Amino acid sequence: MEDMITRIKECVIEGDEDSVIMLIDQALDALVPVNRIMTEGLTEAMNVVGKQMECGDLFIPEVLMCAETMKAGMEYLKPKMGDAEMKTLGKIVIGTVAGDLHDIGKNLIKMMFEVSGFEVIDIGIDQGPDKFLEIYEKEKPDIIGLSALLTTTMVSMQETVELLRKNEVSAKIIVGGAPVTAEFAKTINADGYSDDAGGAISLCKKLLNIA
Ligand code: B1M
Repeated sequence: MEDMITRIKECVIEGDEDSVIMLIDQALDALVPVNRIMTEGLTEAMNVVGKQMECGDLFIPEVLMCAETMKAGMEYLKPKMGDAEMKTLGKIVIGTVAGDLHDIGKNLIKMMFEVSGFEVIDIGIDQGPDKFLEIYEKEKPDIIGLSALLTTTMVSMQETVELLRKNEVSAKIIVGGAPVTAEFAKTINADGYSDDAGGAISLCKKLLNIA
């Protein structure tokens, strides 16, 4: 089982989109749990890719190939993760803030929310404060989730929370992403912060008083 997960991880690191689905299928046939493929295979691979990028061992086109491979794997796993008939626990609007094009973490969160029984409205990447407010007014979600992966776009995250607060939205606002911290979340007056998908789900359940 460990070996199969390791091969999936390596496949993402190599940016081998053609093989990732085949390897995931093999792992599923061998009854490797979907959440392990997702977290220990796909997500862990991107952590390695991040470190290699940081050291200058990988360049953006290569990182993109890795990201596309991870996305292909995530998309493939998505329908296998849960029961479509699950009761809706709440409605969440999620998006990546203005100036930020990173969406792998946000997509992972989205997927995990969906399989946990939330209705998710994904507004995509590079979304400004006005867009979050507009979608809030249209959809009246229980939660609004903001993702930022760049230090520079944390400013946009702050502006978005400010606009939503100014308009007295009833939704709880949660934030996350690699450079975001619990302290920053508190400073910008968000209702909560999580550093990963599992934590985000627990946080939302807590905020919505779901046992
Ligand atoms: Co970018 N990038 N990138 N990049 N990239 C980072 C973020 C960086 C840390 C790499 C580095 O230098 N070490 C760095 C940011 C430095 C900083 O500001 N602190 C960086 C940079 C600088 C850039 C560019 C500026 C590079 C350039 O052009 N010179 C550029 C910016 C583009 C832009 O957005 N305007 C850029 C571009 C790209 C690619 C397009 C090549 C690609 C993105 C592809 C895509 O998303 N479709 C990319 C990638 C892949 C990365 C790294 C390698 C991986 C990010 C990732 O997907 N991680 C990243 C390095 C790293 O993070 N180690 C890096 C996997 C993902 C599952 O984790 O997104 O952190 P993550 O999400 C986690 C948690 O953060 C959390 O849960 C998720 C699951 O556990 N979380 C939330 C996320 N959102 C949440 C929301 C929540 C709660 C939790 O509630 C709502």
